[in-house]
Amino acid sequence: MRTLYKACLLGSTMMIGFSAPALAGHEGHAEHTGHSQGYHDHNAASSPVPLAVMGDHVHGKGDWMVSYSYSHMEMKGNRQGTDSISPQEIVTTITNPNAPPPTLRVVPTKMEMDMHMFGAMYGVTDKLTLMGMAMYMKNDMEHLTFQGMAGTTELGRFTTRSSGWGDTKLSGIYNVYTQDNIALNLSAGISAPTGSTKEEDDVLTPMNTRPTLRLPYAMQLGSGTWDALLGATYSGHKNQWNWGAQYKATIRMESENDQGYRLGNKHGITAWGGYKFTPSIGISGKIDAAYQGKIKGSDANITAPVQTANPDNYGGKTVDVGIGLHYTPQYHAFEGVEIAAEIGAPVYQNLNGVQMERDWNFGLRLRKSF
Ligand SMILES: [Cu+2]
Repeated sequence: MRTLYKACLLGSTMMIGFSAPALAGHEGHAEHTGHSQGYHDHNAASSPVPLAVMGDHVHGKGDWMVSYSYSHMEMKGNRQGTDSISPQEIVTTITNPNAPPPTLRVVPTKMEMDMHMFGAMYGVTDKLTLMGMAMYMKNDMEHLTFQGMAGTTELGRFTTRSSGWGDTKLSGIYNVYTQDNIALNLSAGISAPTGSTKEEDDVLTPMNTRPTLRLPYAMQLGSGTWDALLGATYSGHKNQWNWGAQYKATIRMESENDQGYRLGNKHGITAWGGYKFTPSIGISGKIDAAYQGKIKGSDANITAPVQTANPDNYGGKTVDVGIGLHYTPQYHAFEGVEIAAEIGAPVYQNLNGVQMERDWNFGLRLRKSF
């Protein structure tokens, strides 16, 4: 919670820092960004929309948008379904499917995930926009190892790490309906398996050895399968307000990847509202509901007596909330630029089997349309 407070403080300090010169400066360029081409152009892109909402808008023919987003997520502690479970309970009650030993011996205690996303959008026509995205990821997972085949004697702690490029996404967004201040956009795309599924690192075993092993599914960088990306977004705006709802799905198009498994399909719905206090400063609030299935199949190289090595301990239902601060500078030199910062936290988590629980997340997004 202390870190959450710090992130929040950092976010607001940054926004205030950025906004001060804008308030003092000339705001005369506000009307300049609202091109006469209609809602689908810069207007849509300058409304305060949460970071997780992607592919919600189209651009006018020949228009570009480039973006960089950073996101940080922390997970701490474990839960079984909706209830917290301690490391000691895990190693005495949860069976190890890769026996022996009969119960789990290693428990993840904390995970940090950092993601850098680079995106580009291009308006092929006024109705159709193409969107491409590449991401660089870094994962850290801390563990507690218990000694021997049974019992609750702690042997030691270790951290595994993985980093590299993740899967690469390409989508088309089509504006099926626009009237006055509302729009309905559909998107369809593919995710190419450019992320590694063979990341390894050193681990501390219950027998006090330190072999290098294939890391569990959660630490791998890509799905390993070609995936279909589908989405539908309804959005509207009136005066200083904007709102919307988006459905997004990731459907695995192959029954298994080269390692013998496939990740669960994902379905999510986000609803949001935004408000602009001035042409340059806005806020957004959102609620996300997400469902992901279990992993089907398994990687024969992932066998450690840890919950993350069991494909059944993946997926579940989660509900998250988040608030964002959005800054669109009103200087001519920064036309089409938006800077946004967001913090979020889960309000409901019902996880399959035993899993680490999400704690909070922070995101930053820089984008420019031209
Ligand atoms: Cu865009």
